[in-house]
Amino acid sequence: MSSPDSTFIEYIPSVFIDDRQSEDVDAVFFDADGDDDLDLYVVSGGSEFSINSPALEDRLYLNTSDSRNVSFTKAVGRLPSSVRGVGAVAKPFDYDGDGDMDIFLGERMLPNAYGLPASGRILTNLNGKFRDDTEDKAKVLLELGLITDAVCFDLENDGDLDLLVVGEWMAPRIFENTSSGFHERTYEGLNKYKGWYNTVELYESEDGSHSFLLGNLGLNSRFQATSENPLKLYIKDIDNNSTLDHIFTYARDGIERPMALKRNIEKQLPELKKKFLYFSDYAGKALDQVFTQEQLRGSTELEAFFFESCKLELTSDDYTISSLPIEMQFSTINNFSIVDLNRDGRKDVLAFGNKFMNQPEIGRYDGNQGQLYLSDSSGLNYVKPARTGVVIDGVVRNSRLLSGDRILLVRNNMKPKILKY
Ligand SMILES: [Ca+2]
Ligand SMILES: [Ca+2]
Ligand SMILES: [Ca+2]
Ligand SMILES: [Ca+2]
Repeated sequence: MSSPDSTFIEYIPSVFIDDRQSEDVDAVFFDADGDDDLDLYVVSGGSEFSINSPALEDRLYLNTSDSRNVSFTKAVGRLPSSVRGVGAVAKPFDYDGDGDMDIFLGERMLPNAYGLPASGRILTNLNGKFRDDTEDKAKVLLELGLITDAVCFDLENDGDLDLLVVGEWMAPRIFENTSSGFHERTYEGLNKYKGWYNTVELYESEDGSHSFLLGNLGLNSRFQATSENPLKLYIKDIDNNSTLDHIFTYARDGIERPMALKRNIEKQLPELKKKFLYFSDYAGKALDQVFTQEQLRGSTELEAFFFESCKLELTSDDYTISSLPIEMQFSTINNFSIVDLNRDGRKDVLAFGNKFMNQPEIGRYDGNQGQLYLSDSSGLNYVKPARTGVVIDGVVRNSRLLSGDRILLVRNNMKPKILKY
């Protein structure tokens, strides 16, 4: 909590402790019940919960503070049952223009079924209670993909808020808010930018043109791919043991090969032990030498081939994608903070990231220690840590601008950090 003199005091309401079994992946303050104070919406996520786990339920805490005490009370019966997905992001926005804040919710995945498409949802605010109107107002968001982030913005300056949604194994997708609900606005060739996007932020808007920063895997990974030679993920219960198998492949010269090491692919599919006795029997085998066509038939197939963190400029009928500085490609970018750091009237950028994965095939991305970019007429320019003093260890999951020229960083399994500028 930020106190009037702008120092911080720790405040942990007991209602938060009651919900500590949940893995919180996003949290946002906004006025949900229209009484002019800020309530808190917390998105629950995490890949290890089963489909009916209460830990996956999102939570709304109503602000019940008075002039002396800060307090929050967990709202009962104000959220629809559809908030039980594996969440990624919540964006409050008044999509229907009636003066109260509605919510866009993006799901990261289906419980226990990584790779199968999850949904975006529209929750309409009805006097402080939220109703899931996705079916009626935004069918196009159902089974959209593995959503990681979204931005609400007014695409064509017609006064209503539209959506840009990004995710893993997805190209950026744009949804226009119309009198008959949300409809996808397609852009020729934009589908050629399927990546592993973690984050999107609005950078600038003027005269119907909007620019966004998109944080992607970066170019410092072992994955080199093109639209002709994409990375792919096949998802199917290949050996009929009631768990989904995931076959991750890369391609060279049009020939697809499984990415997984022999011992790892055998964990999912023990049958393969018999087919390939020795490591050398399996190494370098093409996908169609490991699996028959029949085995892969009916798989859900995902692909990605564009891993650069980039800038997207968008108008209502055109777009351009341009590169961000090379330093931005050193690691995966999870979050941007956009703020005028040197107070020269131009928006500067802090980029945070890294990702430590369990699978050795995917690797560890730790090339980002918190990067600062100052903006001038040539674009964004990297400023070396020796000059900025910013050195952040670990994986930064989220960053937020605070009052008093400070930025709060939330890290995986490490203490939060506050930067002052
Ligand atoms: Ca309120
Ligand atoms: Ca509204
Ligand atoms: Ca609009
Ligand atoms: Ca600046």
